[in-house]
Amino acid sequence: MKCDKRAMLLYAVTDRAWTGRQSLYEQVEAALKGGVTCVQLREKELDDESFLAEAIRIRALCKAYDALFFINDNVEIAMKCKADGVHVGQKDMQAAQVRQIVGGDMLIGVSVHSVEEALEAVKNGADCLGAGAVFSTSTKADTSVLPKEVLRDICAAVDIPVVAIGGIGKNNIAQLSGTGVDGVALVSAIFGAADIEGECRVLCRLSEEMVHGGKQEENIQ
Ligand code: 3NM
Repeated sequence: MKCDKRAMLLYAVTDRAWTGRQSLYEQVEAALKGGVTCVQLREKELDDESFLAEAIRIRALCKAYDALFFINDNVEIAMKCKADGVHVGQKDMQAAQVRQIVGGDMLIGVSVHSVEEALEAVKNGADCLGAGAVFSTSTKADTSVLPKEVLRDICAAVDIPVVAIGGIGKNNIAQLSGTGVDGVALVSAIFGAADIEGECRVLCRLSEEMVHGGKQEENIQ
């Protein structure tokens, strides 16, 4: 498999709205120190020049911490900064079209909300899926809550890694047990935390317990 399921365990999706006390770079470094296994740089407002400059710095940071690095939605920037992958939503460029541009090596992540969308994404060459929103969230306006049965059906229907997203935090990760997801993707629970590194340590342990049902407890620090 091209995309390692282990890398989906704790997936941080950035949001500049939470910066201030710390820069985005400092926040991402704290998240990586806390055990984040994958980072997606999601910039909806930044101009391309600033986006690329930030992408190049965070690309290097993720490499230093051995974490996967995805760019949200912008194929050109993903290629220019040599990201591991590019993530697209249903309203963005289709995975098949992305694949034609990026070639065979770059990972493609796709947001899905149904089994049909998941199967279509796989057919179009997706390497991993983000399924959500699994809980209600105010971080993204145009999303609705996905029933757990649908999440389970999506995971059962595909053999590429699936990460759950939307409204996830320490208090509800365990509710995703048994769905078959390979990890959790979070925005506000990570970047809105006062102690990002400490929060990620806890989230990492909870995600591990959720994914592996406590079977690997001896591996958890
Ligand atoms: N995508 P938070 S929900 C970026 O449903 C994103 O596809 C979603 O933010 C989807 O962890 C979402 O703060 C936002 O709830 C997740």
